[in-house]
Amino acid sequence: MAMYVVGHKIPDSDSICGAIALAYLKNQIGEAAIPTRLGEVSPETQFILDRFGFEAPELKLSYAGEEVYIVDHTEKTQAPDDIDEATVVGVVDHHKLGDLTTSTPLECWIRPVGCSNTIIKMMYDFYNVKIPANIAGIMMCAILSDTVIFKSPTCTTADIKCVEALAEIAGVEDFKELGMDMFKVKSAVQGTPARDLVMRDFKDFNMNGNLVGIGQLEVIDLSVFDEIKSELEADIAKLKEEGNRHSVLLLLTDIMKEGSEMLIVSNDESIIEKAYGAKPEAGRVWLDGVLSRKKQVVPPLQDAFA
Ligand SMILES: [Mn+2]
Repeated sequence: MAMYVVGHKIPDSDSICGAIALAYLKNQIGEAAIPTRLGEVSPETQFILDRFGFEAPELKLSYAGEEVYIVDHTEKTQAPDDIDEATVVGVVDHHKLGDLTTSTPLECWIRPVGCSNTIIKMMYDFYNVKIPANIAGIMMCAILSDTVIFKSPTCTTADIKCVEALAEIAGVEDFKELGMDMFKVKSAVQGTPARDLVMRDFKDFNMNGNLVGIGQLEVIDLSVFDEIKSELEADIAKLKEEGNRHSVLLLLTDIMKEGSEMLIVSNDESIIEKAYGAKPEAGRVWLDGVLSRKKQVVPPLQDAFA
């Protein structure tokens, strides 16, 4: 029986490229594996797949009775809906430990690095499996995406070394330029419906019993949002009501200025000031130096809810 290798809901490049790279590795070491995905691929991920000649993994939402290897999270809210009826055989992740549990022993590759694909590279090295050039390319792009071309505080020396090694294998000379091309694709938000933008990189978190949704859009210049910001605000207000959430936050991240404007709808806006020490005005606040949801946005908010 083949295992399925799958990332989180609303998959990002790390989830998609990681599923492809890890499934390839598993097949090389005699463990049959099929990469899958839990949602549509983003324009950024499509750009990466096209650049290196891959099709998106198969869309598969139900895993009851199957073996599953989880990539890029350990959270129930981000896992397949029927994950309790599947057997989780392994996880590879670089986030805080979530609430997924298993009934059988599992393989666990969790490291505090900038990207799951950095850990998958460590797995290739561990098993002494050669990485094909096109797989090296998508792994490299996932790391450049997750680390915001090394600017994110989540980026480690291991991530930088990994990108350099993968660029060599992939035959990419200027990986920073390719990274910027990727972020240019990400910055093309005009003409996209507000809901699609809000959901493009959206995660729900359980914070001390409160459901909090946090979306993030990373762009090269925040002026791309000037004409659509009020639409985005109206949409996150709707999303909060639809999901019976305590709060919905949308981070508009400027990767050049290295900070984020947070748009806020909340049952209790004071929690934002408590978490970040900055007072929102009219549901908006600028958070200087904040690029990383997992490292700079989620932990202070968890603490504020505790
Ligand atoms: Mn990731």
